[in-house]
Amino acid sequence: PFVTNLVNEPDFLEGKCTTRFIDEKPQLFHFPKKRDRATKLLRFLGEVSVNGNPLLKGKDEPKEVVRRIAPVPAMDLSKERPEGSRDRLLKLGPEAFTQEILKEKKLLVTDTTMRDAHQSLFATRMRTHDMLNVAERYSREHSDLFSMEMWGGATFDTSMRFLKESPWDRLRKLRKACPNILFQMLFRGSNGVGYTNYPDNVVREFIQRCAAEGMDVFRIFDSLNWVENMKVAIEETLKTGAICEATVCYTGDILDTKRTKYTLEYYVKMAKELESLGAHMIALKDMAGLLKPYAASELISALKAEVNIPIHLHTHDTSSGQLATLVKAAEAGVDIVDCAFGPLSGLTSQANLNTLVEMMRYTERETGMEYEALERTGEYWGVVRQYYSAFETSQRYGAADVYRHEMPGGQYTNLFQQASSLGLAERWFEVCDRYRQVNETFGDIVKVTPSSKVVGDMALMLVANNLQASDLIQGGKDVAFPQSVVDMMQGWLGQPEGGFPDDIRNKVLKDKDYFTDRPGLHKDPMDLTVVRAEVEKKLERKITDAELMAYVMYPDVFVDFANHKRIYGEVMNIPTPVYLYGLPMHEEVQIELDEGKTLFIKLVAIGGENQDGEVTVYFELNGQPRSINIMTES
Ligand code: 3PY
Ligand code: ZN
Repeated sequence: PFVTNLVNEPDFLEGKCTTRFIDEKPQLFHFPKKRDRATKLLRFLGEVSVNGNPLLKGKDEPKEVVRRIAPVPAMDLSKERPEGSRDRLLKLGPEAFTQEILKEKKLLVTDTTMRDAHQSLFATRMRTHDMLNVAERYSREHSDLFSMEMWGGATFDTSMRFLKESPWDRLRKLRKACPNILFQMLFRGSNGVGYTNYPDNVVREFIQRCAAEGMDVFRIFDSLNWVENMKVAIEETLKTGAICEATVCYTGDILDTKRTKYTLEYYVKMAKELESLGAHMIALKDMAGLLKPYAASELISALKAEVNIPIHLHTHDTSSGQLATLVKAAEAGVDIVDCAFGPLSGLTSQANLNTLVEMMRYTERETGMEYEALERTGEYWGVVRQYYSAFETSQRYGAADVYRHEMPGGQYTNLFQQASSLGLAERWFEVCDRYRQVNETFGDIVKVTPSSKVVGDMALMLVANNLQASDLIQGGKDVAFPQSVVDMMQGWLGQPEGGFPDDIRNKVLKDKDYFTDRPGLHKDPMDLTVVRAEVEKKLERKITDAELMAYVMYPDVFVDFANHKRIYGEVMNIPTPVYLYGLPMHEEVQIELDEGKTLFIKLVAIGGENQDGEVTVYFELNGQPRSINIMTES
């Protein structure tokens, strides 16, 4: 077992072994008992079978639970793994690699299925299991992708909070299964992968950890497009050997001459500033899907003329018009575009990858991707999506009102969930309308995590209290502003273009102070040694550097997750229908404990409740009878 622990130790794999390696890694001497791990899993499965998965509390059960195993299409494993974008990055380094992209005629494509697509369609609930099953296939059949966006954004939080799995394990496992394609993450600048500003040293440590764990492309943005707030993250990424993709967030409409804040000149100026900071590429991040086709023509042409690094376009199909935007962008010379596999595309997600590839075929900018392979992978994703139907919104069609409310696709389903939990699902159209009003009141700001969450919090509060945004400033009503609004007005998210309007800021802050310089300057460095000792005391065990970073980003969520793991073991490998809906009666299910060790589990019976409120759940584990007592939740 020591050797098993050693060869799975991340620092060991990275070759970072000092003479103190063994002393610093007490976890190498933890030898889990197999039976122990199986018992923990049975406890989890018993809980889900008796009490349901807490993730589904308050949700309508789907009419039919889809239990079909998503079929991974056959692959020829005897052939060598083709060279992919990551191989070329490792060979050339980020500067030469990105300069080479500029010479490429093909339209390059990033697949967002494993991150933004499910964040935008079903509240970031996709589990690692469903990604990992198809990761090897990506490396063999889709090595012509520019990158896979599979991490960052909301995934870091939700994987621990809801799915009870480690985001770091997701990254490591996918990295191992798919070593040849670039992995891309979304990074919220000084807000890391959280909703608030972190001290500079935390931002730096986090980036270094991600790079060490195998991240290749950092898409770094600021939620108010404030470059000042992106500098630390950009500078640190440039030290890692990974690609620094600095981001311009798009809002408004450059074609509307009445809107004078976010103009073509504004975007080009920002892109040039990011280029001058040493960024390897520019992302144009249209998080709400507001970039219309003819606006894309103008903006991409201008960026290509003024900037000497590749341009990577990201958009959401909320209006249902974004394939037209991508085609116009391709015509104007965009280097890379983001899409999602057909079954996870459209609506608030990205535009359809399979369709874009076909639309570009036989043109100057055809992608070179092969139809069959894409279709077969699409079929896999089609089954996976069905597992998560409980988390989808009732949105069934594209809608032009996104041009009015300007809500990011990645926020849409999450805000809808928040609204539902407040009993406001029926009033969703009002939420969208107040969202628009709040944006105007805040001075027309860029809305993307976390600034979009602030606007969302305010909008929900208005709807819940039957108020209009105009009531916030006029009228004598004393409104209790959400804390996120107070924090933003104080300066904790940085400064929007043109600053916040005085009237709303005064109303929110009353006599509280605010600042307009960089929030990072108002935070002392975090003493990570002290924090580590604090977590280790709480958990009564040593933690890894990666776990420390998870704690720093989400202290309570991480501790809850670590406790869940102590009680229920590693739930990541449970097939999704079983994870969500429990074991089917009398059917054997295989669950991998770790590589090469599989458990065969059958649910045999669930007994009646005794006077203490407990039921006994009877299983067969590898052919042997086992039972677990579970307390019912009344
Ligand atoms: C995120 O930060 O999670 C986003 O998806 C922003 O678009
Ligand atoms: Zn997005």
